Amino acid sequence: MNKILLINGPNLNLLGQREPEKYGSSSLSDVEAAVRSIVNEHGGQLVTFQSNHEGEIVEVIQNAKKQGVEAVIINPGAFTHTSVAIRDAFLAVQLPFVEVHISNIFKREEFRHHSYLSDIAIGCIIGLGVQGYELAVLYLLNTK
Ligand code: CA2
Repeated sequence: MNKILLINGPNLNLLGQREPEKYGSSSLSDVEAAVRSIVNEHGGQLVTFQSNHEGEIVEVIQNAKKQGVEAVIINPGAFTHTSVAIRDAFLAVQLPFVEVHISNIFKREEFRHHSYLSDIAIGCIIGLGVQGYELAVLYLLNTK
């Protein structure tokens, strides 16, 4: 995997600024920099994207393949539990992806227990904090 896209959904731009007990104290740019340095060490390229808007995430997924992206890491935030549109975008482009959640969604409210993406993801990393993003990228870099 040479070109990897990291997508973060709604409110994840606030990482490190609020609720550190739930989401840790690293900022989103810290997380992106850590993932980028792993990808670069392996000679690959990381593209990052965060949005609070569902349609923008759908468009980025639709365009990813044309731009040479080979795999995606996504934390869809609250869209995990609501978005048929993001599911359909992944089904349409057939790009492999890993789903990451910082918190353990199964320890939280019941409405967070269902994901519209997990059954079509390569795999899911849940509840390991922001380290989950690094684990996801190491997996992808060691695959194929
Ligand atoms: O645990 C995760 O990574 C979640 O995807 C985070 C979402 C939540 O809706 C999902 O159920 C699980 C919420 C993201 C909110 O991000 C914030 C980060 C810092 C401060 C406040 C919110």
